[in-house]
Amino acid sequence: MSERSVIRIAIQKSGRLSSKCISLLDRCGIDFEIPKNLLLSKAQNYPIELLLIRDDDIPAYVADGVCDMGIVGLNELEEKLCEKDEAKRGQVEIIRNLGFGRCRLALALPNKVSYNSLSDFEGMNIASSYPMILKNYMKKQGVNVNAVDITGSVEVAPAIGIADAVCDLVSTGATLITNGLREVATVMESEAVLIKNKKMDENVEKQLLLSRLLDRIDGVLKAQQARYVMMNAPKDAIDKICEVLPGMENPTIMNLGSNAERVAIHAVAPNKLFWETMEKLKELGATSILAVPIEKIID
Ligand code: PRT
Ligand code: ZN
Repeated sequence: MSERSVIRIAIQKSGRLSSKCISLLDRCGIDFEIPKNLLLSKAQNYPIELLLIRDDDIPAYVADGVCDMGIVGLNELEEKLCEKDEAKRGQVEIIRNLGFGRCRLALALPNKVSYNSLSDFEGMNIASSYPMILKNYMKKQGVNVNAVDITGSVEVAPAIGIADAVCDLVSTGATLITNGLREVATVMESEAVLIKNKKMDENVEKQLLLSRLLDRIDGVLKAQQARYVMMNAPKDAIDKICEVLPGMENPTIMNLGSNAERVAIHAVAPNKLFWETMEKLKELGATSILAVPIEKIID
């Protein structure tokens, strides 16, 4: 493979997504050393280099082809590419939702202000770090607002009199509550996404590297949800047990020594296993129910 066939991936240098990105690559078996003051780090065992930058810059770096790929919040991608011309925006494709960094961009009002519908925002000044998304959303809803572009501490804007309302990222909702605000509408749901510059497809070597990397990422994402489930159960309950664990493919059924009535069932349950499901299995006569995390899955 030639020297140039290296995939360059942009990730957040330090912030909410950084450690999750590194952990994802680590679980994909890709080893990095991240020296403190360096922006670029080469993987030791895969032709990947990481560019560590602010999340605000990731969409443009990928759109411009400075990086082949990136991991960024969907909120940041939408906001930054709103400002870009159509051709640049068209260069970027979301290839995976990664399931971390989940949050929502929400509209919130001071507690004392009443709320009935979105039209209550008509004519308001709304503080946000996502003015483009806000404006586009409100325009589609037919409501005229003035987006006040603020970076950082958006939630204090109404209290200090620079806005009537806020449009900010929310995960637990604690920040809004602490600042006397209440969430009234969701503008968008967001999570970290893996993006690529479509030009990558023109380079066969990069395409192959990406396809191998995606297999690994898919393996990690699937394994994250899945559990290896083991239990002993009455033979005549096998069908009902399979119904309780939807998506469980081809369970392994083994005889249990001298007990002709009962069997051991082992299977991969692809979805999260809730306590309620474990309780239902118990009601069906299952005993010694074990649910074990899985590290990787390759189909
Ligand atoms: O320095 P750099 O520019 O790279 O980082 P940043 O400060 O712009 O971003 P950072 O690290 O705060 O967030 C990176 C990404 O994480 C965001 O773009 C989102 O996609 C995602 N994310 C997930 C969040 C949150 N949850 C979140 N809760 N980003 C920010 N918040 C903030 C929010 O702005 C508010 O101040 O957390 C506060 C609300 O949290 P709760 O739990 O009180 O509701
Ligand atoms: Zn940022």
